Amino acid sequence: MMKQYLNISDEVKTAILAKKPIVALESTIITHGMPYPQNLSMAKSVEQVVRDNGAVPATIALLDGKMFAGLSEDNLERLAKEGHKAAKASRKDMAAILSNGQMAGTTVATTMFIAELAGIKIFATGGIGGVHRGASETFDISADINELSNTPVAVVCAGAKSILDIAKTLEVLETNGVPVIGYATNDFPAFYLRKSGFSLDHSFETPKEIAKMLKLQWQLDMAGVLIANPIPKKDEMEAKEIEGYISKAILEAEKQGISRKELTPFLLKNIFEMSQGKSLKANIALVNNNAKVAAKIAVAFMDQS
Ligand code: PSU
Ligand code: MN
Repeated sequence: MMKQYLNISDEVKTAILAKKPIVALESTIITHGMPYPQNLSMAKSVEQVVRDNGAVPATIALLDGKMFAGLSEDNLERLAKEGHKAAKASRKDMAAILSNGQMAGTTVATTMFIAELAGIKIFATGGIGGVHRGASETFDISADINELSNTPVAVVCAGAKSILDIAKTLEVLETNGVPVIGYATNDFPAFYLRKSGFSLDHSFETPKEIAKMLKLQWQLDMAGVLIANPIPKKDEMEAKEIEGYISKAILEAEKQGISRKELTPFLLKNIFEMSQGKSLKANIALVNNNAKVAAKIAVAFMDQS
C-alpha cells in the first residue's frame, strides 16, 4: 500500500537486493539549511564521501507526489535551486505534501521514516532538531526526537547546536528511550564545537563496535539511535565567536516574531551571514565527516549480519 508512494532509484534498489551498505541522506539541509549553490555542491560532495567509504548514498526527498530514496542529478539540482521555496516536510506534513505534489526537503524525522520504509538502517545528517531554547514557553520540541523514539534507524550527527537547549534535548532523548552514543567521545558535541560540556553515558571507538550495538538494539526490537560524531578538530570554530552569533540570531528571531518551522532555517541563515560564511564552511565539513563515519558503520553493519 504505502510502497506505491515510494520511488527507490535503480542504484539504491540494486544495493538493497545485493545487501550492500547504504547511507540515507536528508534534504531539508539542502532546501532550508544552506544557500544555493553551496547546498548543491554539499549535496554532491556528501554523496561522493559515502561512495569513497564503501557505501551507496540514498538522498531522500519528496518530489511529484512521491517519496524518493536516491535522487538523480537533475532532481538534486531542482531541489537545491528551489531552496526555501520548497516545503520543509516533517512527519505532520507528509500526507498533505504527497497529495499536492509539492517539492519538499525531508527533515531528520521524515528521512528516518522513508529510510525505514525502504529498508535503509544508517543515516547521516548535520545536526538534529531538538528542544529549542525557551521551550518551556513555546513548547518548540522537534518531531525528530519523537521519530528517533519510534523508528529503528541510526542517525549520525555532529550533536546539536546551541540554538537548541542542549541539556533539555538530552533529557527528552532520555525520556523517550533514545540511546545517544558518542563516536570516540564522552562529551556530546555541539555542532560547530567538539564539546558541549554535557557528558554521555555510552561511547564506542570504532564503527565495528557501533555496528554491534545497533544490531543488539534492533534484536531487542528497540527504535532509533543517535550517534554523536564531533566536527574534525581542524574545522572547529571558536566557542566565544559562535556563541555570539547564535545569541544575536536568537534575539533577532524574537524581535521579528519568527517561530515554529521557520525558526531553525532563520537562525542558520543569520548565523551564516554574521560569520561571513565561516559557519557554513564548518557545517559542510561536519556533514562530510558524518557521511564518512555513517558509511563506515553501514559497511561494518552489513559485514556482521
Ligand atoms: N539543524 C541544522 N541544519 C538543518 C536542520 C537542523 O543545523 O538543516 C534541519 C534538519 O532537517 C532537522 C530539522 O531535522 O532542521 C529540524 O527542524 P524542526 O526543528 O523544525 O523540527
Ligand atoms: Mn519546531
